[in-house]
Amino acid sequence: MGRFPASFTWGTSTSAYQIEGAFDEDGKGPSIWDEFVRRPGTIVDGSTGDVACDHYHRWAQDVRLLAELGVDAYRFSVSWPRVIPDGRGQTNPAGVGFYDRLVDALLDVGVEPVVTLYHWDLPLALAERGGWPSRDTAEVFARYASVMADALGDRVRRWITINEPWVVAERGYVYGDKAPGRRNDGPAALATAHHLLLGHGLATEAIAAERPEAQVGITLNLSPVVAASNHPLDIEAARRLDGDLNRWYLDPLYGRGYPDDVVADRRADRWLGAGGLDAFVRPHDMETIAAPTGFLGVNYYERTIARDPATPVPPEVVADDAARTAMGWESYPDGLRELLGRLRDDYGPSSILVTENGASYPDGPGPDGRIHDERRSRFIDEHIDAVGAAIAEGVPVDGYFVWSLLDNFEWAFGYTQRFGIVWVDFATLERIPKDSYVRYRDRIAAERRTR
Ligand code: IFM
Repeated sequence: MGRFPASFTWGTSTSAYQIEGAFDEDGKGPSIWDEFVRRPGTIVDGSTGDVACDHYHRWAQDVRLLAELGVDAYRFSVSWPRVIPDGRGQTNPAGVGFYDRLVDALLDVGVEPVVTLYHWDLPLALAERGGWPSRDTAEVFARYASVMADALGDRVRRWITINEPWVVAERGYVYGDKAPGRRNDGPAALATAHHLLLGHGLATEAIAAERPEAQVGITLNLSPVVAASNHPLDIEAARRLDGDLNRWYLDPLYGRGYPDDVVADRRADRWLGAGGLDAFVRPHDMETIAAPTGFLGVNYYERTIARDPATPVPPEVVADDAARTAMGWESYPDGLRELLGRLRDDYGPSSILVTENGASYPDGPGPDGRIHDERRSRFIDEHIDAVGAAIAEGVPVDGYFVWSLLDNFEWAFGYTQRFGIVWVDFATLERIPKDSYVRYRDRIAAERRTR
């Protein structure tokens, strides 16, 4: 207690495709997710985000839930094809109007809107012109950022350009379990990653041009990587994984360019051809990407244990018996403290927001009608403790956002994974705050009292 400064932001997060529904209402254009979910076999329960939590119609109720939770801020994303249906042409006033009303309603109850511009729902028309592997997408993204800064920037102070570029690039173009669902296309993944970072830099400039007072950041999914043992093969596996997941994004954002060792890895595995980075990096790109930002957004869920399959020794770091969430992810709060300390030591961001942290557990209403999700409450408490410990160690963490306010559409897992602190009955769309909602509310209040 007492470790969180008075200015600390307590929040909760969602994203457009995961909660809004209304996939084709009021002039919204299709996104790559509207198309992807319709391909047989892509979503485990065969579901779509067509309705999701119906937040597009029930937003006023959701704002009340936020007000009663007592958070300082709510992080949501704007659906690009809702506001610019083909991504690059005419703005759709009804789409902008939705976010305009949401922002006003949040401010009316004293909740700061923190806006993410890209949480994976690329306008389908842009995908048809090449999508993120094409440089043009970064340029039109900056235009979209400028439209939103013009529309909401008189009331929105903090903006997140891109959510989790690693996921967009590698899950979208290598693993193929997320839209656009391409597999084993390393070169497209690398071009995508670069254009996302470039889009972030260009959007940062575009927002600053509209609203010089705005604070702009990017959100990365980061994970501390530990070698499973001291065996050189495991240590090498850890270097590679850390390079792929963490340094490939952090190094260029903090002015160091792409890390040489990972460039060498990428040449070896043929994600980069003979021309190397020149395939997509143009003069001044790296300066654009490294433009100073207001904060770094960090999404943390678990640590990564790196083990080379050929290692002959038993692992010293074992996660198999660890507490695991329904996603199979290890609950490891100290990893968040370690990660935050490493960011301070290696990159020195002026401000960090933990923009997502949370857990999927299936607990539903019991005989008393309430949801006793003790494991989630504990998960959140322990991770808040880890943030407090990092602050005590001098890391400039300025906010913590629980993922997620609502149970929602968990991408390829459909509605089978529940991350919400509010239960959503997907048949009736009724919302019921879980015990973790009450615990988070009480924790925020308690932390405020000790300031
Ligand atoms: O639901 C996702 C979110 O969209 C991005 N970060 C991770 C969450 C849980 O998988």
